[in-house]
Amino acid sequence: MSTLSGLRERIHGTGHQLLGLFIIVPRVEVVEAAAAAGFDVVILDCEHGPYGVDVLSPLVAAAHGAGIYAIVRVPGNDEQAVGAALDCGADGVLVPHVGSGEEARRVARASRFPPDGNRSVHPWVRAAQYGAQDRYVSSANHSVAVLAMVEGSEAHARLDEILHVGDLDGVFVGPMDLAASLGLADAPDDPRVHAAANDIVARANHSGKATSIFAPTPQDAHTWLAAGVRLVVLSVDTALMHQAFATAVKTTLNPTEKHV
Ligand code: 3PY
Ligand code: MG
Repeated sequence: MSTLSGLRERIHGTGHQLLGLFIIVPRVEVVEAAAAAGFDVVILDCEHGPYGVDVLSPLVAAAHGAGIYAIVRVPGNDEQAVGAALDCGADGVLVPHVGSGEEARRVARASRFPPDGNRSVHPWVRAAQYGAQDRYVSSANHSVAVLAMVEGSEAHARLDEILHVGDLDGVFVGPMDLAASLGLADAPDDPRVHAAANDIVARANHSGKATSIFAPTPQDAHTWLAAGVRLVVLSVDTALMHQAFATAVKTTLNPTEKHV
């Protein structure tokens, strides 16, 4: 069980910004290595990672044991998936491809128990310390962070509707899908993608919602932190592993060349 302060408060606060990592490889060792490296949050990726709710609990426990937050990216905008991820003790949920105010309302309602939403109550799950936690329902409603991914041109066009959903804590920009929706799937660095991402971040910051974004490189991550984004998710475990593997091989075979 987590001894961290609630992610909801943390993400809205003015304290230090959070640096996250997407987890595709569902192993305790990967989560602990991310924490040991200094990441503040892992995003357990049930949209693109090859795993489901049945392996989440040990990964969440590993994150909390190492003193960092765990957010679950659920496979889609599905009430049952949101509730099940939170029942495992996740600090927050990230819901992909939220395209309208109505869809964002559905995300927020699925993440909060009544009267704030329609999350189904089961007071004996891991998140409730199997029945040991006092005031579990109100404390979960108070602490769970709910983030909707804005990652398409339709969602961008309807951003104001999404930003008006009261119980939604923040929006998360997905530049890869944003690029794809602009017909630029193979060119995510195109200035039109950056312009769209900048516009979403600026308007979300202005609205008082917490902002978060995926940054494929440390340089991008640095830029978004400087722009005041509250949660910057720098890369993916598999990408960083591949880069480290490739550098190790190249350095071994060509020790005199300079490698990044
Ligand atoms: C995107 O950039 O579309 C993402 O979902 C990041 O993983
Ligand atoms: Mg995406």
